[in-house]
Amino acid sequence: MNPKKAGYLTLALLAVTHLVQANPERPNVVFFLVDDFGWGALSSSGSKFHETPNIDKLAASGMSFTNGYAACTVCSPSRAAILTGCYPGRTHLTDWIDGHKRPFAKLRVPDWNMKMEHERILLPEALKELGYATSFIGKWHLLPINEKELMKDHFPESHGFDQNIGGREWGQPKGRGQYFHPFDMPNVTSKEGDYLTDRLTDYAVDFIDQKQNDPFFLYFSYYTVHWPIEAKPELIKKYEEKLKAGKFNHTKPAYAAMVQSLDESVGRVLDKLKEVGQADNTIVIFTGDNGAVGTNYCGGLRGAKAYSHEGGVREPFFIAGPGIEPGTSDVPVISTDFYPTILDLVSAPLKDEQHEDGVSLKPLLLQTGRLQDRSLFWHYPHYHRTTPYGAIRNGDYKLIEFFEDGALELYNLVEDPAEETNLADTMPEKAAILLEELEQWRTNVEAQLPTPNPNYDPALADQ
Ligand SMILES: [Ca+2]
Repeated sequence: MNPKKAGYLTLALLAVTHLVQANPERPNVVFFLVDDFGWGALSSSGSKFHETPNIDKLAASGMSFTNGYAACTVCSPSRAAILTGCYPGRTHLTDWIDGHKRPFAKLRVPDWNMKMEHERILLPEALKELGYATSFIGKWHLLPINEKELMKDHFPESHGFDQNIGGREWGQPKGRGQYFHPFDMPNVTSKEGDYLTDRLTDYAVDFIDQKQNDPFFLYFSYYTVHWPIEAKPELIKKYEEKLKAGKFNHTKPAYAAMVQSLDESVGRVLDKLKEVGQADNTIVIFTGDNGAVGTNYCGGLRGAKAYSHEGGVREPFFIAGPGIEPGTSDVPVISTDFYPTILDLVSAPLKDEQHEDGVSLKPLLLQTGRLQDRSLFWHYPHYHRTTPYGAIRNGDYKLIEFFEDGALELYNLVEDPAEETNLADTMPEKAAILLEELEQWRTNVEAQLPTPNPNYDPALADQ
């Protein structure tokens, strides 16, 4: 071979090598996050009335965690926990933005954080570093609305997303009627009659179309099924007719219609992955940010959104993708685990100093091992439908501590999933061990506690 030709060959080989190094084979990631979605709202999780064939199929195609949890009983902290891999107790982003005011309650809530700090590398930023195209679609609810000048630095584009479709300060569409055009959301165009879930789905499938040759991260954070309960008239009619024809455990046609639109959206995204040949090269995750409003959507659990019991935090929690065989796992897992799990599944090094509270679920997903024993923690020093509380789950047991009076509730969640029998008095040693671990954890993460309220007025406490 002449020297010149050999030189070209070397250069070509170098170029190919460089190309492979710069664009390693990375599976795509699609993350479906549903708002206020109860554990029992899917056909596959017990609803006789709702119809969710696409989500059920997705659940059956991967690993379904039957003890999957949201990190908080309300929106913003759970969302931040997914993106940071840190507990709300650690980031001090402990309530929905901008929370309830209870000036005369027994306890004064701590001065909590209403934004994710830029010092933290978030999940989308970590994926961007790996060459992923990143898209945020839907509800954000992570803007510090009480610090107006800071708001512009905390939209999705400032936290690692290439695009923001629809994310703003709102925790829900603006008001009644706003699941329909006009939406008044960033980068969302619409026309008369457009339905929000469908319109956001248009952007999701467009993103997949555009980025099908790149590794991509689609974070589809639905506004649905948060209030206002509004659905397409033809679907409401369908469920009104269905309701006439039989007896069901759920009985709200408009809610069922919202759930069907959600399911159709998931189906359209999954169909698009198939169409562009990426279905077998995509990790798909489905979960919710907190329990449903109303215990009847929480699958027989106690409580619901904004309460301290299981209905507030137990969520659908499915992960499907390359190498993940269909199955179920009863290992307790939580929102903070998504970040390290995703990095691990795309063969990237973990960032332990970032996702400080999550662990990779890859050994469970690939059925190659188990997790180290650990406890899960919740910290909600705020008033909502509950009074301020902290909680710990270890193995079969969960302890809840209410901060107003130090009351303890201990449950065996395997024998008593509906939390009907408080064991705190009959198993005081177990309660004491868990309480000590909970207190130690709060010290370790520097969680903020409420303090006695000098303006406490029992007559006005609920205002
Ligand atoms: Ca929510």
